[in-house]
Amino acid sequence: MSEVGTYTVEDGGIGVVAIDHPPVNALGIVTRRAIDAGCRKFADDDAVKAIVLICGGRTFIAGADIAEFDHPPIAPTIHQLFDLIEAIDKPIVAAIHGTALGAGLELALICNYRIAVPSARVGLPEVSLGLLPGAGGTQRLPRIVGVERALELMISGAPVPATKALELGIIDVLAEEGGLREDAVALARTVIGKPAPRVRDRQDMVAPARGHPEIYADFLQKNARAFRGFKAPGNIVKAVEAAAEIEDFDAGMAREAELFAELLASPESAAQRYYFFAERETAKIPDIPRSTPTVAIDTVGVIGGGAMSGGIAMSFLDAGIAVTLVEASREALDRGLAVIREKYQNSAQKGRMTPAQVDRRLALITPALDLAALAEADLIVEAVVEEESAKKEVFARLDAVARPGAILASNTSFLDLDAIASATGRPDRVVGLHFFPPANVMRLVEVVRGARTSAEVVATAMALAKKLGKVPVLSRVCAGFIANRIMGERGRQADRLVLQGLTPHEIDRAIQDFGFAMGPFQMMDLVGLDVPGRGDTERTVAGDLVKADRLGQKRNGGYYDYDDQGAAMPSPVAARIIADVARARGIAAAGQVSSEQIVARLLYPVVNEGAKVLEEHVAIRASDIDVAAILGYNWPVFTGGPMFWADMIGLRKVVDGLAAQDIEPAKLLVDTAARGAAFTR
Ligand code: T1G
Repeated sequence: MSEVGTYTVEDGGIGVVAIDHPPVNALGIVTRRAIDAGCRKFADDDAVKAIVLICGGRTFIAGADIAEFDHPPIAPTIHQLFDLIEAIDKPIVAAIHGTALGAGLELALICNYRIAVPSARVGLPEVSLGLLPGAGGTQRLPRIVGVERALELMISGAPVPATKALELGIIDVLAEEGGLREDAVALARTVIGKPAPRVRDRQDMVAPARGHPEIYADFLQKNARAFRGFKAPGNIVKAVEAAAEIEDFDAGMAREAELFAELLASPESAAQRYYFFAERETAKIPDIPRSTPTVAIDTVGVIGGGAMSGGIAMSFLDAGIAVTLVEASREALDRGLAVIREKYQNSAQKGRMTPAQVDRRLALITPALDLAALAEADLIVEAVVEEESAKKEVFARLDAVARPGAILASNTSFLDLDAIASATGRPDRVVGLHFFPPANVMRLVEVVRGARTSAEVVATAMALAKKLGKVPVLSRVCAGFIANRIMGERGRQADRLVLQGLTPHEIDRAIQDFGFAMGPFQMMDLVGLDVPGRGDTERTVAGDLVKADRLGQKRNGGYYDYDDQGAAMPSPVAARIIADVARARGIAAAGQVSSEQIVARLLYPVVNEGAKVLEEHVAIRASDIDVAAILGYNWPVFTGGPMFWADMIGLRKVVDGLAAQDIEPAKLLVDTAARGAAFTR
């Protein structure tokens, strides 16, 4: 017995090493010691003829303990353990349930046989941590599935269902659901005394790729855009190439180790490993314990029927939750339903969904024209026009219609939730659920906690967001909550800089080179310059472009002109408008500004606003702000988000950069910098 391991010998001399180390049997030192002890015990026991490695709880080993990578390795390291296991001259069976991921799958690949229940999934998701499978996965997986398939699996990091893994040869046999241990022991009995296969000895699946460097060049070229800014994909490709080019397995392992070490030391991996935990931290609310009771949400009402409410309705339908969709007119309702149906049918055409799944979702929608249809709903989400009076009117009517325990949620993106709640007699049941468009795709939901929102309602909203497959970030009430508020600074500074003579293209390119998919002006042209709520008090370039009927990509161009294929080009018209506004406002040219200075000019103010969001207690923690920026605005995850990125730069430098722009740094930023401290450590 060890802390987390039990070792029993079943009839026929089958030694079972069973690990139970919640929550996911991560291969941290405690688990490694338990496996090490069990395997040594059975290796030395002549009565034991074969070994089964199995886990309790919800999953087989779900990978290395990610938190350990920030500290020096402790023996037995993963490699020491794996070398021990591979040297045992008795057949070893890995019995898989749940998710065998990363080092978990690599451990299974060290074993001689792999058996899994049909509901299990296996994968090598290290790429999402800025790493590569560093315990032999880059050398063993290609030996099973071939180079091209191995590249796809390691670059996507996506888990593979056991039935598919069986097809690919990653696992050898499927067990009965609920009968994994019995079936694994039975399998072990059948292989006693037989030569135990080792993945490392196989060449048949990698030999065909040997001497074909074009495989890797083509793969990198095809994915260049997706890999931009990330280090791990390139090293994964090199490691897989080594699996094909270097016949000697141990030499291939040495190459993998080199490439892994490079990634482990990279700032990108530090950022992505930080983000892994940051995304899971958002659900933890200091004054609302995990044990807080939540309300069952079985039926939902969605009001609005516009672009947002269709996506919101789909988020619930995708989670199997019935939706009553209420619109003000039959025409609007029919249009909303048609958009939802069309999106699902497109998914089915692309093979992302079966027709049966589409039908199941559509069967969960109840269209209605009257709020009275929401009388029994457990939760009602309002997504009408972004005007306080309109929302208050809807909430007052809902208060009269909805059953007493129902939760009333607003999808408002920046209005005062407390003002909306004041239109009801149940402010404790009012919460914000701020989805990001397209709501059925974007994973961020800002859960807005009003002054009087009850703990039960907050806990319910946070749990519901996770049930929808979203990442909830809790926000207090303020204009723009977290993501829109802090990223609004990027837009404001971009507007300032373009009036100082830089072109939209220079600014966008610097921001894209930093890692954003697109820059602020490309984004404004895409979203449309006539966005409601952009009502600026003073004369702006966007305002003048709209007056010139230039609404962006959708009409006549905006900051850019667009050719027939939609390619953006510098716009002489926009340049003239920019110069006119700058002249009218007496704004002097800034002269030469480097890409690095552009990034500082646009993104230090985002960090500064994040510090204000923290000091105002709008956000609970700095890492929540990073999650909101990454999921809401595609802030490049390999920088960790604005707050982590600022820590890596050094807060003193950020304070100085803001001062150079005559921007008043937030008190918390100045104090934290003065203490030589950081936001996220
Ligand atoms: N290390 C440490 N903690 C982990 C962990 C891990 N690998 N996986 C999960 N946790 C914690 C998580 O922080 C949370 O903690 C709790 O477990 C539940 O997680 C050498 C280099 C397995 C699919 O990348 O994908 O092996 O918040 O909320 O939604 O080649 O966890 O409760 O305190 O996500 O049911 C590779 C990462 C590692 C898998 C379960 N493995 N984990 O999802 O629960 S690197 C991974 C997941 C590696 C080797 C390489 C998911 C899950 P808390 P959860 P879930």
